[in-house]
Amino acid sequence: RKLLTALAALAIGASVLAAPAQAQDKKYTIALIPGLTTDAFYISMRKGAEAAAKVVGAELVFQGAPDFNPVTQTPVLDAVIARKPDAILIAPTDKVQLVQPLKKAADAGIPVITVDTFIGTGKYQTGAGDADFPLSYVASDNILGGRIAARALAKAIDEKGKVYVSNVKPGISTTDQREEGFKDEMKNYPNITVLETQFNDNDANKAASQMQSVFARNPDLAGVFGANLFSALGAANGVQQAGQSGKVRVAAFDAPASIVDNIKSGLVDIAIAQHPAEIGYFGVLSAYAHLTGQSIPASIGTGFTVMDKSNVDKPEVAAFIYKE
Ligand code: T6T
Repeated sequence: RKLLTALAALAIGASVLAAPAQAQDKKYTIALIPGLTTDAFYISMRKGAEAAAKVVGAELVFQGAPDFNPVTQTPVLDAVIARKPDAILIAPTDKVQLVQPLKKAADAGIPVITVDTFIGTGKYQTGAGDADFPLSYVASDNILGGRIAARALAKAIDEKGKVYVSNVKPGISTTDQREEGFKDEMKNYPNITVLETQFNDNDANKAASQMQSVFARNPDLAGVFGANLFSALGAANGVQQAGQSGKVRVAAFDAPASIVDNIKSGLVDIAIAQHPAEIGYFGVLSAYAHLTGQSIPASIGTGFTVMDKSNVDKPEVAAFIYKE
Protein backbone atom coordinates (compact mmCIF):
# COMPACT_ATOMS: atom_id res chain seq x y z
CA ARG A 1 0.00 0.00 0.00
CA LYS A 2 2.85 2.32 0.84
CA LEU A 3 4.30 1.78 -2.62
CA LEU A 4 0.95 2.51 -4.25
CA THR A 5 0.57 5.72 -2.23
CA ALA A 6 4.07 6.78 -3.20
CA LEU A 7 3.38 6.05 -6.86
CA ALA A 8 0.12 8.01 -6.69
CA ALA A 9 1.97 10.97 -5.11
CA LEU A 10 4.59 10.80 -7.82
CA ALA A 11 1.90 10.77 -10.49
CA ILE A 12 0.27 13.89 -8.99
CA GLY A 13 3.70 15.52 -8.77
CA ALA A 14 4.41 14.63 -12.37
CA SER A 15 1.15 16.14 -13.59
CA VAL A 16 1.88 19.35 -11.68
CA LEU A 17 5.33 19.45 -13.15
CA ALA A 18 3.89 18.91 -16.61
CA ALA A 19 1.63 21.97 -16.38
CA PRO A 20 4.23 24.63 -17.24
CA ALA A 21 5.46 22.48 -20.13
CA GLN A 22 1.93 22.45 -21.56
CA ALA A 23 1.67 26.22 -21.06
CA GLN A 24 4.91 26.61 -22.98
CA ASP A 25 3.32 24.90 -25.97
CA LYS A 26 0.93 27.81 -26.42
CA LYS A 27 2.22 30.42 -28.85
CA TYR A 28 1.68 33.76 -27.18
CA THR A 29 1.29 37.01 -29.06
CA ILE A 30 3.04 39.92 -27.39
CA ALA A 31 2.50 43.43 -28.75
CA LEU A 32 5.18 46.11 -28.49
CA ILE A 33 3.98 49.69 -28.95
CA PRO A 34 6.95 52.09 -29.17
CA GLY A 35 6.95 55.83 -28.55
CA LEU A 36 7.33 56.20 -32.33
CA THR A 37 8.30 53.73 -35.03
CA THR A 38 11.17 55.51 -36.80
CA ASP A 39 13.42 56.22 -33.80
CA ALA A 40 16.67 54.18 -33.65
CA PHE A 41 16.08 53.77 -29.92
CA TYR A 42 12.81 51.87 -30.48
CA ILE A 43 14.17 50.06 -33.55
CA SER A 44 16.91 48.68 -31.28
CA MET A 45 14.33 47.85 -28.61
CA ARG A 46 12.34 45.90 -31.18
CA LYS A 47 15.42 43.82 -32.04
CA GLY A 48 15.90 42.83 -28.39
CA ALA A 49 12.18 42.05 -28.07
CA GLU A 50 12.30 39.88 -31.19
CA ALA A 51 15.33 38.00 -29.87
CA ALA A 52 13.47 37.19 -26.64
CA ALA A 53 10.28 36.28 -28.51
CA LYS A 54 12.29 33.75 -30.51
CA VAL A 55 13.69 32.21 -27.33
CA VAL A 56 10.24 31.70 -25.78
CA GLY A 57 8.47 30.88 -29.04
CA ALA A 58 6.17 33.93 -28.92
CA GLU A 59 5.00 36.12 -31.77
CA LEU A 60 6.01 39.76 -31.46
CA VAL A 61 3.74 42.39 -33.01
CA PHE A 62 5.38 45.82 -33.37
CA GLN A 63 2.88 48.58 -34.00
CA GLY A 64 3.32 52.28 -33.34
CA ALA A 65 2.69 55.85 -34.41
CA PRO A 66 4.89 57.93 -36.70
CA ASP A 67 5.47 60.59 -34.05
CA PHE A 68 5.93 60.75 -30.28
CA ASN A 69 2.49 61.96 -29.30
CA PRO A 70 -0.32 60.62 -27.07
CA VAL A 71 -2.90 61.78 -29.63
CA THR A 72 -1.47 59.48 -32.31
CA GLN A 73 -0.40 56.70 -29.92
CA THR A 74 -3.85 56.20 -28.37
CA PRO A 75 -5.60 54.99 -31.56
CA VAL A 76 -2.70 52.60 -32.19
CA LEU A 77 -3.19 51.24 -28.68
CA ASP A 78 -6.96 50.89 -29.26
CA ALA A 79 -6.28 48.94 -32.46
CA VAL A 80 -3.82 46.66 -30.64
CA ILE A 81 -6.34 46.02 -27.82
CA ALA A 82 -8.92 45.05 -30.46
CA ARG A 83 -6.52 42.37 -31.73
CA LYS A 84 -6.53 40.84 -28.21
CA PRO A 85 -2.83 40.07 -27.82
CA ASP A 86 -1.80 38.01 -24.78
CA ALA A 87 0.22 40.95 -23.39
CA ILE A 88 1.02 44.55 -24.25
CA LEU A 89 4.42 46.18 -23.86
CA ILE A 90 4.19 49.92 -24.39
CA ALA A 91 6.30 53.07 -24.08
CA PRO A 92 3.53 55.50 -23.06
CA THR A 93 4.14 58.93 -24.57
CA ASP A 94 2.59 60.82 -21.65
CA LYS A 95 2.47 60.05 -17.90
CA VAL A 96 -1.19 61.11 -17.60
CA GLN A 97 -2.79 60.92 -21.04
CA LEU A 98 -2.13 57.19 -21.52
CA VAL A 99 -3.61 56.13 -18.16
CA GLN A 100 -7.24 55.78 -19.30
CA PRO A 101 -6.41 54.21 -22.69
CA LEU A 102 -4.21 51.63 -20.94
CA LYS A 103 -6.85 50.98 -18.30
CA LYS A 104 -9.01 49.70 -21.18
CA ALA A 105 -6.39 47.06 -21.93
CA ALA A 106 -6.14 46.00 -18.29
CA ASP A 107 -9.97 45.91 -18.03
CA ALA A 108 -10.04 43.66 -21.11
CA GLY A 109 -7.77 41.25 -19.22
CA ILE A 110 -4.63 42.06 -21.20
CA PRO A 111 -1.54 42.34 -18.98
CA VAL A 112 0.30 45.65 -19.46
CA ILE A 113 4.03 46.22 -18.97
CA THR A 114 5.52 49.62 -19.70
CA VAL A 115 8.94 49.83 -21.30
CA ASP A 116 11.18 52.93 -21.41
CA THR A 117 8.51 55.32 -20.05
CA PHE A 118 5.92 54.96 -17.29
CA ILE A 119 2.43 56.19 -16.43
CA GLY A 120 1.49 57.80 -13.12
CA THR A 121 4.43 57.71 -10.75
CA GLY A 122 5.98 54.59 -12.25
CA LYS A 123 5.47 52.74 -8.96
CA TYR A 124 3.28 49.82 -10.03
CA GLN A 125 1.30 47.19 -8.11
CA THR A 126 1.21 49.32 -4.96
CA GLY A 127 -2.55 49.69 -4.60
CA ALA A 128 -2.10 53.47 -4.67
CA GLY A 129 -3.43 55.88 -7.26
CA ASP A 130 -5.20 54.99 -10.48
CA ALA A 131 -2.15 54.21 -12.59
CA ASP A 132 -0.42 51.44 -10.66
CA PHE A 133 -2.05 48.63 -12.67
CA PRO A 134 0.78 47.82 -15.11
CA LEU A 135 2.63 44.74 -13.94
CA SER A 136 6.13 46.03 -14.46
CA TYR A 137 8.27 48.93 -15.68
CA VAL A 138 11.39 47.98 -17.64
CA ALA A 139 13.68 50.94 -18.27
CA SER A 140 16.87 52.91 -17.74
CA ASP A 141 17.32 54.87 -14.52
CA ASN A 142 16.62 58.23 -16.12
CA ILE A 143 17.34 60.38 -13.06
CA LEU A 144 20.76 58.78 -12.85
CA GLY A 145 21.22 59.34 -16.59
CA GLY A 146 20.54 63.06 -16.10
CA ARG A 147 23.10 63.15 -13.29
CA ILE A 148 25.72 61.44 -15.45
CA ALA A 149 25.10 64.04 -18.17
CA ALA A 150 25.47 66.88 -15.67
CA ARG A 151 28.75 65.59 -14.33
CA ALA A 152 30.18 65.06 -17.82
CA LEU A 153 29.08 68.48 -19.04
CA ALA A 154 30.40 70.15 -15.87
CA LYS A 155 33.77 68.52 -16.45
CA ALA A 156 33.83 69.58 -20.12
CA ILE A 157 33.20 73.24 -19.23
CA ASP A 158 35.66 73.33 -16.29
CA GLU A 159 32.75 73.55 -13.86
CA LYS A 160 31.76 77.08 -14.84
CA GLY A 161 29.45 78.94 -17.21
CA LYS A 162 25.93 78.83 -18.62
CA VAL A 163 24.21 75.68 -19.80
CA TYR A 164 20.68 74.68 -20.72
CA VAL A 165 18.61 71.55 -21.31
CA SER A 166 17.19 70.87 -24.78
CA ASN A 167 14.15 68.75 -24.01
CA VAL A 168 11.08 67.26 -25.73
CA LYS A 169 8.00 68.41 -23.80
CA PRO A 170 6.80 68.17 -20.22
CA GLY A 171 4.79 65.09 -19.25
CA ILE A 172 7.11 62.39 -20.62
CA SER A 173 8.48 60.36 -17.72
CA THR A 174 11.92 59.70 -19.17
CA THR A 175 12.85 63.16 -20.32
CA ASP A 176 11.25 64.81 -17.26
CA GLN A 177 13.42 62.62 -15.02
CA ARG A 178 16.58 63.29 -17.04
CA GLU A 179 16.05 67.03 -16.64
CA GLU A 180 15.34 66.57 -12.94
CA GLY A 181 18.51 64.52 -12.39
CA PHE A 182 20.57 66.97 -14.46
CA LYS A 183 19.38 70.06 -12.60
CA ASP A 184 19.72 68.44 -9.21
CA GLU A 185 23.27 67.33 -9.92
CA MET A 186 24.18 70.79 -11.23
CA LYS A 187 23.43 72.15 -7.74
CA ASN A 188 26.85 70.72 -6.82
CA TYR A 189 28.48 73.24 -9.18
CA PRO A 190 28.03 76.77 -7.80
CA ASN A 191 29.70 78.39 -10.82
CA ILE A 192 27.37 76.80 -13.36
CA THR A 193 24.10 78.54 -14.23
CA VAL A 194 21.32 76.42 -15.73
CA LEU A 195 19.25 78.57 -18.11
CA GLU A 196 15.60 77.96 -18.98
CA THR A 197 14.82 74.63 -20.67
CA GLN A 198 13.97 74.73 -24.38
CA PHE A 199 11.18 72.34 -25.46
CA ASN A 200 11.37 71.13 -29.08
CA ASP A 201 8.46 68.63 -29.47
CA ASN A 202 10.93 65.92 -30.54
CA ASP A 203 11.85 68.00 -33.60
CA ALA A 204 15.62 68.18 -34.16
CA ASN A 205 15.27 71.21 -36.48
CA LYS A 206 13.43 73.10 -33.78
CA ALA A 207 16.11 72.11 -31.26
CA ALA A 208 18.80 73.41 -33.63
CA SER A 209 17.15 76.81 -34.10
CA GLN A 210 16.44 77.07 -30.37
CA MET A 211 20.13 76.49 -29.71
CA GLN A 212 21.02 79.37 -32.00
CA SER A 213 18.52 81.67 -30.28
CA VAL A 214 19.85 80.75 -26.82
CA PHE A 215 23.37 81.39 -28.10
CA ALA A 216 22.34 84.74 -29.60
CA ARG A 217 20.96 85.80 -26.20
CA ASN A 218 23.93 84.26 -24.31
CA PRO A 219 27.14 84.52 -26.35
CA ASP A 220 28.97 83.13 -23.32
CA LEU A 221 26.94 79.91 -23.44
CA ALA A 222 29.21 77.04 -22.31
CA GLY A 223 27.18 73.89 -22.85
CA VAL A 224 23.95 72.11 -23.65
CA PHE A 225 22.40 68.83 -22.55
CA GLY A 226 20.25 67.17 -25.22
CA ALA A 227 17.85 65.06 -23.18
CA ASN A 228 16.96 62.57 -25.93
CA LEU A 229 18.04 61.54 -29.41
CA PHE A 230 16.33 64.35 -31.36
CA SER A 231 17.06 67.02 -28.75
CA ALA A 232 20.73 66.05 -28.73
CA LEU A 233 21.04 65.79 -32.48
CA GLY A 234 19.31 69.14 -32.94
CA ALA A 235 21.36 70.86 -30.24
CA ALA A 236 24.59 69.54 -31.78
CA ASN A 237 23.52 70.72 -35.26
CA GLY A 238 22.69 74.13 -33.76
CA VAL A 239 26.14 74.35 -32.20
CA GLN A 240 27.72 73.50 -35.53
CA GLN A 241 25.56 75.97 -37.47
CA ALA A 242 26.53 78.66 -34.98
CA GLY A 243 30.20 77.88 -35.68
CA GLN A 244 30.70 76.85 -32.05
CA SER A 245 31.82 73.25 -32.45
CA GLY A 246 34.12 72.36 -29.54
CA LYS A 247 33.40 75.74 -27.90
CA VAL A 248 29.82 75.16 -26.78
CA ARG A 249 30.09 71.66 -25.32
CA VAL A 250 27.38 69.03 -25.83
CA ALA A 251 26.27 66.11 -23.64
CA ALA A 252 23.85 63.86 -25.50
CA PHE A 253 21.33 61.35 -24.25
CA ASP A 254 21.01 58.39 -26.66
CA ALA A 255 23.49 57.00 -29.13
CA PRO A 256 22.41 56.71 -32.77
CA ALA A 257 25.21 56.48 -35.37
CA SER A 258 24.85 60.21 -36.15
CA ILE A 259 25.67 61.18 -32.56
CA VAL A 260 28.64 58.82 -32.58
CA ASP A 261 29.90 60.60 -35.74
CA ASN A 262 29.54 63.86 -33.83
CA ILE A 263 31.60 62.44 -30.94
CA LYS A 264 34.33 61.50 -33.39
CA SER A 265 34.33 64.98 -34.95
CA GLY A 266 34.49 66.66 -31.53
CA LEU A 267 31.05 68.30 -31.80
CA VAL A 268 29.60 66.14 -29.01
CA ASP A 269 31.57 65.38 -25.84
CA ILE A 270 29.68 62.39 -24.47
CA ALA A 271 26.67 60.27 -25.29
CA ILE A 272 24.77 58.31 -22.70
CA ALA A 273 23.74 55.20 -24.56
CA GLN A 274 20.75 53.42 -23.12
CA HIS A 275 20.40 49.68 -23.66
CA PRO A 276 17.14 49.59 -25.63
CA ALA A 277 17.60 46.01 -26.85
CA GLU A 278 17.97 44.96 -23.21
CA ILE A 279 14.72 46.77 -22.40
CA GLY A 280 12.92 44.95 -25.22
CA TYR A 281 14.43 41.60 -24.29
CA PHE A 282 13.50 41.77 -20.62
CA GLY A 283 10.11 43.26 -21.45
CA VAL A 284 9.22 40.19 -23.50
CA LEU A 285 10.72 37.77 -20.98
CA SER A 286 8.71 39.44 -18.20
CA ALA A 287 5.49 39.20 -20.19
CA TYR A 288 6.17 35.54 -20.93
CA ALA A 289 7.02 34.80 -17.29
CA HIS A 290 3.73 36.35 -16.22
CA LEU A 291 1.75 34.49 -18.89
CA THR A 292 3.24 31.17 -17.77
CA GLY A 293 2.39 31.69 -14.13
CA GLN A 294 5.55 33.27 -12.70
CA SER A 295 5.56 36.40 -10.60
CA ILE A 296 7.64 39.27 -12.01
CA PRO A 297 9.39 42.29 -10.45
CA ALA A 298 7.40 45.57 -10.52
CA SER A 299 10.43 47.28 -11.97
CA ILE A 300 13.50 46.18 -13.86
CA GLY A 301 16.37 48.62 -14.32
CA THR A 302 18.53 48.35 -17.41
CA GLY A 303 22.00 49.78 -17.97
CA PHE A 304 23.88 52.61 -19.65
CA THR A 305 27.10 52.79 -21.60
CA VAL A 306 28.75 56.20 -21.56
CA MET A 307 30.49 56.90 -24.86
CA ASP A 308 33.20 59.44 -25.57
CA LYS A 309 36.07 59.85 -28.03
CA SER A 310 38.36 57.66 -25.93
CA ASN A 311 36.20 54.53 -25.92
CA VAL A 312 33.71 54.67 -28.77
CA ASP A 313 35.83 52.55 -31.11
CA LYS A 314 36.10 49.68 -28.63
CA PRO A 315 33.84 46.82 -29.76
CA GLU A 316 32.31 46.38 -26.29
CA VAL A 317 31.25 50.05 -26.35
CA ALA A 318 30.36 50.26 -30.04
CA ALA A 319 28.00 47.31 -29.50
CA PHE A 320 25.62 49.79 -27.84
CA ILE A 321 25.37 52.18 -30.81
CA TYR A 322 21.69 52.10 -31.74
CA LYS A 323 20.59 50.09 -34.77
CA GLU A 324 18.76 51.93 -37.55
O1 T6T B 1 15.39 58.73 -25.33
C1 T6T B 1 14.57 57.81 -25.97
C2 T6T B 1 13.51 57.36 -25.02
O2 T6T B 1 14.13 56.87 -23.85
C3 T6T B 1 12.60 58.54 -24.65
O3 T6T B 1 11.55 58.10 -23.83
C4 T6T B 1 12.04 59.20 -25.89
O4 T6T B 1 13.08 59.54 -26.75
C5 T6T B 1 13.91 58.46 -27.17
O5 T6T B 1 13.14 57.54 -27.87
C6 T6T B 1 14.98 58.95 -28.15
O6 T6T B 1 14.41 59.61 -29.24
